[in-house]
Amino acid sequence: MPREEVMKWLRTRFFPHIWCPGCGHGVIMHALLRSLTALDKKPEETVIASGIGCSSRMPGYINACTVHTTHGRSLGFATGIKLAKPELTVIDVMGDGDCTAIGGNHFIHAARRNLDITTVIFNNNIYGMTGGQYSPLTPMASKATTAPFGHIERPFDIAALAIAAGATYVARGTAFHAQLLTDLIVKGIESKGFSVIDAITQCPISYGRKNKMGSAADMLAWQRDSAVPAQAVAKMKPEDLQGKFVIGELYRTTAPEYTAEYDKLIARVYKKGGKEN
Ligand SMILES: Cc1ncc(C[n+]2csc(CCOP(=O)(O)OP(=O)(O)O)c2C)c(N)n1
Repeated sequence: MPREEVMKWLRTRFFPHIWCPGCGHGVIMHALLRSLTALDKKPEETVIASGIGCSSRMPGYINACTVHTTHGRSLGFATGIKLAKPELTVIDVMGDGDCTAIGGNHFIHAARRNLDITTVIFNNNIYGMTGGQYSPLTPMASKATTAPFGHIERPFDIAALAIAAGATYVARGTAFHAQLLTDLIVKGIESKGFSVIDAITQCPISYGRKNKMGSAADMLAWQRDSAVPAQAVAKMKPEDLQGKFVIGELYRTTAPEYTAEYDKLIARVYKKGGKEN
C-alpha cells in the first residue's frame, strides 16, 4: 500500500485502473506521487496533463487539477495552462507514441521554448493501448503488430532529441529503479524550464510477449541488467554500451524560461503604453 500522504493524491473511486497485470505504468505513477509529496506540492496547485494511451489514463487516478486531452496534443494544453497561470506546477505525462509520433512536433517546440513544464515519458517501446504497433522509440529488430518480421526503422534517441530541441533538464529512469525515478522527477520539477524524464517501463502484454521477454518480473530484471548509471559511462567504451541504456541525470543547463520572458515582455509593453519602440 502507498503511504498515507501518497494515498491522499489518489482518486481511488476510479479504481480498478485499466492497466494490465505486470504493467509498469503504476510504478511510475507512484514515483510521480512520491515526488509530489517530497516537494510538498498541493493538489490544487498541481496540474497533470496527458494525451491518449494507457499511460495517459493516469491523470484520471490522481487527485489534482487534471486534464486528459487528445492524442499527442497534451503539451499544447499544458502550454496554455502554464501561460495562463505560471505559478502552477505543470506536469505532462505521455506515452512514447503519444510524445514522439503524433506529438513529436509539440514536444520539440515546447522544449525549444523552454516552458517550465515537467514531462514524464512512459516509454514502454510500443503503442500499448491500441495493441502493440511500433512507435518511434521501438528498438530496431523488435517485433510489433505492425512489424511482424522485425522492425527496420531506427528509433529516436529521445534524450539527444530533447537536448537538441532545447530542454534544460533531461534524465532517464526505469520502473525497476523506482527510487531513482522519484529523485529524477523531483529534480525535473525543481528545475525551472522544460524537463524531460524518459521513464522506461514494461509492457508485458503488447511488447514483452511478442519479443519473448518473459514475465513482467523478467522484464524488470532486463531493465536492471541493461541500465548503466550515468556516472559509469565516462569509463566505458562505446561497444560496452551496445544494447544498454544510460540512467540518471543526463543533462542540465539554464536558459530563459518562456513564461518569465512573456511576463517581462508584457511589463515592457505596458511601460511603453503599448508603443513598439
Ligand atoms: C488522433 C488519434 N490517432 C490515433 C488514436 C489511437 N490511439 C489511441 S492510444 C494510441 C497509442 C498509445 O501509445 P503510447 O502513446 O505509446 O501509450 P501507451 O498506451 O503505450 O501507454 C493510439 C495510436 C487516437 N486516439 N487519436
